[in-house]
Amino acid sequence: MFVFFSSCGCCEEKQKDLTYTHDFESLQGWTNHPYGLEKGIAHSGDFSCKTDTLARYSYNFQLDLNTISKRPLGKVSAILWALKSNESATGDLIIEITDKDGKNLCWASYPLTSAAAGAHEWIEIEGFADLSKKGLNDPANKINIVFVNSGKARIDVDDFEIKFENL
Ligand SMILES: [Ca+2]
Repeated sequence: MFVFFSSCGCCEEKQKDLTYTHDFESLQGWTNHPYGLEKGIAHSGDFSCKTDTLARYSYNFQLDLNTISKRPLGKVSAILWALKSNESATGDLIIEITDKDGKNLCWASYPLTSAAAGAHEWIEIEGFADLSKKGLNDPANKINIVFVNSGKARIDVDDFEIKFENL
């Protein structure tokens, strides 16, 4: 979702808020892959995204960096909320950058830790990537952000918030 706001100078170019959020509340009826859309278990509203051994990947965020901003990007941070179905559940928030040909340039994983959180408790996971180094912020590059369930137990995820910052 884009939010526009005016900058303080009357002649300056308007700046775009580089934040993308998803709460899974408006997907019903709009996706050909409804398996992961779960009603009745949610961090917000009524819906979340279910991951398990049949569908390990959540709905993902994927865009060309050029689409996100015409100015060079410096950083991306991502937050999501996850609910483990039991203590043994494992999974990771993944931030991946690829070039225009699909070659992997950056792959960072942020695990769903068990620290201070048992089953049936929503846990916040946060990850980030420095896009200012090694040409990661080339406008032709693509970013992919997704939650991957790596275990045998179900994990529901909700309320993705992805923020980009310009250099
Ligand atoms: Ca929700």
